Amino acid sequence: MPNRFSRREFAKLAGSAALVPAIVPALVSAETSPNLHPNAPAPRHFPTGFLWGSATASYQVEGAVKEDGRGPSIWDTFSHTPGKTNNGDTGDVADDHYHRYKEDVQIMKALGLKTYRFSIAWPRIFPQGTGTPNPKGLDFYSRLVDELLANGIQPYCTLFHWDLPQALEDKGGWQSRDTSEAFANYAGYVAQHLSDRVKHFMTLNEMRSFVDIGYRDGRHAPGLTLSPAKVNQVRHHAVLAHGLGVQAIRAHAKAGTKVGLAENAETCVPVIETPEHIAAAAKAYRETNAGYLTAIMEGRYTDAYLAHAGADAPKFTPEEMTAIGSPIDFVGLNIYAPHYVRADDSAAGFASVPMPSSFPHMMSSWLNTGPEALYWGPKLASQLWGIGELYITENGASAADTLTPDGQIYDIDRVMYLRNYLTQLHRAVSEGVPVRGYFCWSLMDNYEWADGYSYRFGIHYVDFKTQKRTPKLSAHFYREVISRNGLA
Ligand code: GBH
Repeated sequence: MPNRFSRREFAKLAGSAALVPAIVPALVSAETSPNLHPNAPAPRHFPTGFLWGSATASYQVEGAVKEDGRGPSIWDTFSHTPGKTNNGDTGDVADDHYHRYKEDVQIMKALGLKTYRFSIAWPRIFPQGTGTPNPKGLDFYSRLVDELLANGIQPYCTLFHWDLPQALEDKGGWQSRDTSEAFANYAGYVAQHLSDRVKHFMTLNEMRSFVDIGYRDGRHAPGLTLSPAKVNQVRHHAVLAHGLGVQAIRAHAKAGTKVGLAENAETCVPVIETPEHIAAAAKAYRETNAGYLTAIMEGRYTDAYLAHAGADAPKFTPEEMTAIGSPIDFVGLNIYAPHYVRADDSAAGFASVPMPSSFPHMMSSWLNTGPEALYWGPKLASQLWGIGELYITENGASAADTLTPDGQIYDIDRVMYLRNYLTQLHRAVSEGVPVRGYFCWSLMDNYEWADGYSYRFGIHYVDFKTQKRTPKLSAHFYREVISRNGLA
């Protein structure tokens, strides 16, 4: 056999059902430890006890939207409105996780996951957003938590991943301060009932996404395109919900419960690693996140944020800002695409560098592949605010996965993405940046919001006709990373 194949020969071999299955076991279980990073000079291990996890969100995986007393959410309404989502896809069935959660915990166990991040559907707990809780809704999450713990997997629970009860939207949704209060009520209730077993709660997932895309751009539920002044007020109500939620969780949870959030802070990356560009990236990190993470970490809006908003600035009280700045135990960062920044002579001291059209990206056109985002994101956040406990609450990629005739999915692009990003995360951790865990988005293909089911982010392939889950090559890769606790 020649040791190099022509393209035609390779294509022939790759299509051969007989040969390909032999390749997979060789990749994942060689007796001599294959180096999972081609250029690694030395073993790249993570600290003992590093929490390897994976993440999902309620509306993206559960289905069962009308079961056990769940009320409608804004995503039911939005996805059922013609023209709003790719192919008109909805989360009505999604991964049917509501019925298959035991099977899904088994795929987590097979991966060796230490932890799993899931979200609770608010309209399952309070179908009308407020008022009388629905015990059957809470019971589902209670059973899920039991199943995770029985399999040695720590639950990390997000309280809001965008599925706002429609009843609250009908009363103004996040435009109304009452929604922030309602969230705190709901958060306290869940913490009271689950904190005997769940030790980590995250208030909101990606305020930046649901505010900007849902209320400004109109491409996500509830599909509004509000004026800047109204968007700023919505944004204020989101950070206020977080702050009031933190207080409610502290008031109702068992002692020792940790509270944080999962935010997609703009990940500012120095365009090249020189002191002046690094300083510019730190300034940019603080200012580009001024309406969200910065407000939460500092308990105030920056002067530049308020000056820029001018007459459109949000209305707020000092008490609200104190609530928003309530101390938290950890920060979760969802990190995907980098935002390159350079030093600049302007008053701000930084400028954004536009993405060249040739910049590599994954299947989602916004998913520019900049692995060093996973170095600079946690590093700049921890330096700016002295955070003692950080998690990467999401990182992952969409890819054009194809099921080959041998039943495998060779998503080598996602493997490359994960390997490169994890290498940069390792760099941060090696320098002492206090990242305690990493959650791969996502455990399995699921409902990618307005992009529907054609954008696959899973490390398990889901056949949405049969609900069969198949580990992709990236799942085999991730299992190896977990079992070695590192990249080599
Ligand atoms: C996360 O968002 C979400 O938390 C998760 O639910 C989602 O499935 C996952 O990532 C993958 O997308 O429409 O061109 O304006 C990631 C951050 C920010 C990515 C908003 C999509 C919209 C791009 N998201 N962005 S565009």
